[in-house]
Amino acid sequence: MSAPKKVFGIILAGGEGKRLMPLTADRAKPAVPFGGQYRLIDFAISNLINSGLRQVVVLTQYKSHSLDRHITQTWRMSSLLDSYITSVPAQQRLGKRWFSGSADAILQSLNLINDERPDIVVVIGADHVYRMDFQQMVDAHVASGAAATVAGIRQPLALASQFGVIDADAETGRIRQFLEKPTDATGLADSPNEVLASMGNYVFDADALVAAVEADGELATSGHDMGGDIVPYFVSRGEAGYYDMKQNEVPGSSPRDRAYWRDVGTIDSFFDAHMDLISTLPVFNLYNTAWPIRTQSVNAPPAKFVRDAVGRIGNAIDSIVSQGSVLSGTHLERSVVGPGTLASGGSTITDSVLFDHVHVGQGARVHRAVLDKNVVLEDGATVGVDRERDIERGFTVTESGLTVVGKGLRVAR
Ligand code: ADQ
Repeated sequence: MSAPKKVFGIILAGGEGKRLMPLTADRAKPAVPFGGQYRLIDFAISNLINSGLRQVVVLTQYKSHSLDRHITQTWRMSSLLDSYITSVPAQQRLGKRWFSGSADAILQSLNLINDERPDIVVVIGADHVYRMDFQQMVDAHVASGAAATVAGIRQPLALASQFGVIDADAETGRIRQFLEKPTDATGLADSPNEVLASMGNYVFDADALVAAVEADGELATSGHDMGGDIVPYFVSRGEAGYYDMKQNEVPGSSPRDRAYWRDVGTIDSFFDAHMDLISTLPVFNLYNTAWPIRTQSVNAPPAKFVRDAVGRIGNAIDSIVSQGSVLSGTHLERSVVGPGTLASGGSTITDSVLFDHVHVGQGARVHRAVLDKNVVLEDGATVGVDRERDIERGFTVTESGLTVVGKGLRVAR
């Protein structure tokens, strides 16, 4: 048997997340709160750590402060054991310029790979909700002899233009063709309404990755993008394999959530992924302790549900409520509430996502809304009830009718 491979992890976390505005007005997309107490990046990091990786860097650049703070406070590991998760901001090592794309982010960070001298580099995105055992993908990559392996999952044909689409050769295990965000994709032979989409997760032989990003850096015509340029480079050389996510068996997961993978790139998909958490039989099970999704522990008292001064009942149904929250005479239904939220008597909150430290005044009403951190609803205020009024007040309203109130805004009656 050959010696175990040394595996190094890179998380790409420098994207702007424009389609999640205003939630990304003040923070990088991977730092956007999710599921009450998590940040989006906790899924990527938990997956790598649960897969046994112990040396992981997170490449950041856009509004990275809260992301950086979260990683430092939550995910510090042991220098004694040579294990670390470090966020590395753009450092302008190759001239006075920011990362011009995800492949350029790696090119500008090659010192990190050179310092560790790994055999294998796992490169993944930072903004998806899913469970995946990357060790299984690394094993498949090594067994296949490919220089690069792209993780693929079946997605509806209608969404093909959001993804890299893999034309897979089942006989050789290689990718015949890879199209980044095609507008004219065709469906799979055995399932015409689906494509095999790239998950934006890759395994590379370290030397091959270094050679590829260096060659790409010389090309003036390149977009310096992993999906747009680096994967096609390996495909053109016949060196790109694919790994079908349906092979991945994560401990403790049910068949129901095994295939779960959500790109939460838009407000609507972000909201839908929250609703997946709170269904009675969760489509994505946060309570799978065999493959824990970890985050910063909140140093706050337990959530509390009480009657208010005039006896109105505070309760929650089909909801997640985080620590430090007090629902006093409030009715909460089909909602996810972050830490430290205070809601007062006679208020109702339905089909909504609240980040941390939101204050909901007496008799206020929230419906189909996302409220960012520190939003205050004055007594009697409403959000998500009158779409026109929400637009007039400058809130973002999505096509499906969700209202988003940005960080720290005060909503009057
Ligand atoms: P996108 O998500 O659209 O498609 P991109 O915007 O490059 O691609 O983001 C990929 C990851 O890289 C994200 O985690 C992002 O934060 C990060 N990133 C983007 N620009 C960066 C930069 N300059 N520096 C550092 N990090 C950066 C990708 C693939 C598709 C695949 C989808 C799956 O290109 O082929 O189908 O992911 O969602």
